[in-house]
Amino acid sequence: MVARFVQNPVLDATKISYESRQVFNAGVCKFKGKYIMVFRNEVGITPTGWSHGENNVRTVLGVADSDDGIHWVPRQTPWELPDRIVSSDPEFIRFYDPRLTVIEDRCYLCFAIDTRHGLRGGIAVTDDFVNFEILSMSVPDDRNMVLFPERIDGKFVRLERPMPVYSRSTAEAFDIWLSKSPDCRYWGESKLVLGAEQVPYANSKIGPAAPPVKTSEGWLTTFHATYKDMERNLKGWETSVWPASVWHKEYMGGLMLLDLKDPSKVIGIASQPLLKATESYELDGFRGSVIFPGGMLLEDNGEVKIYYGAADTVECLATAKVDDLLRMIDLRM
Ligand code: BMA
Repeated sequence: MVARFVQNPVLDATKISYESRQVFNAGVCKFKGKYIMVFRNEVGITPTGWSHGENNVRTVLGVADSDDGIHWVPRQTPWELPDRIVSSDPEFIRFYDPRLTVIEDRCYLCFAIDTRHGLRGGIAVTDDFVNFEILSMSVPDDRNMVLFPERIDGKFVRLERPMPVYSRSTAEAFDIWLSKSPDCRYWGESKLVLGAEQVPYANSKIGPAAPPVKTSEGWLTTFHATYKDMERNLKGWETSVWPASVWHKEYMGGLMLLDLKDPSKVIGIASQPLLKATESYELDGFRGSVIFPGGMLLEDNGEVKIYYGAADTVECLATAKVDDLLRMIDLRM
């Protein structure tokens, strides 16, 4: 029911005219009649993941444009503003994992930002993909934020994934939450949406993926779900340079349906993963077997485009019919 684009990946480092090692975990939207992608671009010579700043290992955001949502033309330079903000404030380390939602003709950008004092989730608004205004940044550790494409009962609504370290039974048992805001700056009315233990194929954290799309049956939205098996060494470049960090975490794409009026209520989820690594570009890369959806667009003809980062290395596309996706929701809650 979910078809991978035959020419996957839709974007990778070889297509980028500035320094680029990995292109993945992109947000995608349709804005003023065109498709726009903001992607995560890792640069530097040593793929050691966490040694940000060493050997020029850095993360920058890139922007790409498309007329059809399939063929992408990356801009000639990275998005300068996030880089400038990071270079001007030593507290900030990097912006990454952008997600895009168009609300009332403005494009909202959710992003993760690593800081010297924890991981924060930010929301900014842009009209031109050159400038943006940061509206809010969470306290640590809370990220994977995505905004619903319209106000509900007059309020902005976001899904998010805080990371409670002391209060959950096992390590990395992180869940999906929802908060509301009158202005996208002040957030509250927070509620738990889905616990990691409710996802049959996850044994570790889950988190929001692409921003939700509206259907007649509810808000349809993806999430990522992690399965950790310390006995299993998944392929990854990291292992060759940093043996201690052998990669064990499989990331799958999941699917859930939320109530239209009260999106903190889960109507159901798909009991099987929406996307699980099977192709070489998903199994092999910086971190193998990682599928990380960041964009989902519902076209007028009922086709859904799902954009996902694969193996933390390339950006891919899969398509499905919205009715088929709704039929996949078989685990009612
Ligand atoms: C998560 C995030 C994602 C990444 C994933 C797999 O914790 O950092 O950006 O894709 O791990 O490495």
